[in-house]
Amino acid sequence: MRNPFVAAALALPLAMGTLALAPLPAEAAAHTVVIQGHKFLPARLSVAKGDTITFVNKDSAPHTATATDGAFDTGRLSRGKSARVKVSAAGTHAYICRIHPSMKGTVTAR
Ligand SMILES: [Cu+2]
Repeated sequence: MRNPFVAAALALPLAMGTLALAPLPAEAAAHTVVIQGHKFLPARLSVAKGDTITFVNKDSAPHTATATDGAFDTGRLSRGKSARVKVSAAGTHAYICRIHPSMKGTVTAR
């Protein structure tokens, strides 16, 4: 004869284990890149496909974050402005500021 208490005690960790192993629903993460001192901080960012990145310009000069492969483009951001982009394509996306092309960054999406 099975003891219902023991059965429940065994079932609970089993259920919790099942929950822990179940794949999480795909939820896009939100990342932030600060533009300051004519630099992208961080200059290298790893994200998952579908994540968003908010670029915040803390410089007095205007900047853009423009992927050279066309994956994303914030457009011109004046001082204090920000723009959120979505990274839809997997791969390594190099980006620059169109106004100051020596400013470089990389987003790698898995
Ligand atoms: Cu710039």
